[in-house]
Amino acid sequence: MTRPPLSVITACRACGAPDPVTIHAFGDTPLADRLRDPARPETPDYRAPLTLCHCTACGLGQLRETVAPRILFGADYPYHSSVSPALQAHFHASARALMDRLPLAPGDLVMEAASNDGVMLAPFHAAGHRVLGIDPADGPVAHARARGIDTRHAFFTAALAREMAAEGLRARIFLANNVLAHVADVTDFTAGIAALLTPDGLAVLEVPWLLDLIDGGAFDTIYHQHLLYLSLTALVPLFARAGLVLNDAEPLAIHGGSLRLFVGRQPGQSPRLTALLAREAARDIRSPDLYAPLLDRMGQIAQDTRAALLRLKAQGARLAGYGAAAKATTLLHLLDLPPGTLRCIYDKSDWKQGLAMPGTDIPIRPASALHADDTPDALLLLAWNFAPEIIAQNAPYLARGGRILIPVPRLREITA
Ligand code: DWN
Repeated sequence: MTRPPLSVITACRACGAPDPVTIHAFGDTPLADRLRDPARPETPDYRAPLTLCHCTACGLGQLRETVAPRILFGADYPYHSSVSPALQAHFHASARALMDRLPLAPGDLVMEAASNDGVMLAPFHAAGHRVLGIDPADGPVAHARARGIDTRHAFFTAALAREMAAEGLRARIFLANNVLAHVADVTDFTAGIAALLTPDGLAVLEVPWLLDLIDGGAFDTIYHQHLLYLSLTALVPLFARAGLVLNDAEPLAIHGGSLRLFVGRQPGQSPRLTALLAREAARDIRSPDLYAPLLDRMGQIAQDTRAALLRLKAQGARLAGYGAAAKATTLLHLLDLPPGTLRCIYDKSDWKQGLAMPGTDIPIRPASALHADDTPDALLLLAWNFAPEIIAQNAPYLARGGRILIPVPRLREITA
């Protein structure tokens, strides 16, 4: 086992309070999204401690270990947002809603941190607005540029933001979807937003919500990329320390439950945000006991799913997975299946096919092969957050007698 470069926190990543309380130690687990290339067996198959902890001062969930970002989001980072039509539709609808909410004047700039393949900036670009993406991952940046989205190839930091502001770049709209939870220095990140946002600018960030993670049993979304597990209670002072105001939060179903945060420089808190903060207070969001139902559910899901798969295997069934998702790494680690239990994992993403999962080396095959291979009798749906879309796509598989096991929020089986 090779350990990657990593550091360990001794204080809360947001408020600085000492010694966040350990909630659950997963042990040494593989690094999600560091897919294995059979042609390069010498590439280290890292494992790093994965320890969830919680700050009882500000109510922020977080990992104790920080794996070096260049290891997690480097040249081979395989995640492209546009692979999922549902996710693409989600971001396009969000862009249109923003253009309706905040009419952009000619010359207004729309910026996005962690812009990936440009999926969210594309509608602004198509409407003739100035856009600028920022992303560290080679593949998605190349993909964004190929579609005409101007993109800086870099991690978003306050230093970069100050450089860009000095160039005269200021954001009327600043976007950051599914990135805040990935950031080692979140104070630096919010300072970067403050450096670039125009005086009347609007920052809009989509983030997973800690209460949805707990109530939805989404323990598999705990992995090394996700350093923070966000509560609004922790976010309000976090933005305030950067001179910004969290004005509103919109609950979203995407990715198992998220929030769309609206941040600006003007005071004010929407009734919807006040109500969500009250829900967190009612759950005692600063208490480590908050996670008890999640830990129970995690044990139950792992036990039920492992038993179901091994039972099917014992009956001679051919088994495979569907969706080579980052979250699959944590679930597969917990299932600890005997090698060969899942013959492969089917996935639509061109950037993942032909590679293999970290830690288990389960090969990733094109989703189209599902209908050609000697069809597996059952599929474990690892990308459960896209269940409706994936089930609809695989109706022919179900019609031929196939079975789909969905592990989260609790194990259930789909047949025709
Ligand atoms: O935070 C993150 C979330 C937002 O996205 C990142 N750290 C990484 C990534 O996490 P993930 O890989 O768990 O996200 P997804 O989007 O749930 O992964 C879905 C996987 O399933 C992708 O590999 C694409 C694949 N897929 C498929 O094969 N057929 C997805 C759909 C919708 C499909 O129809």
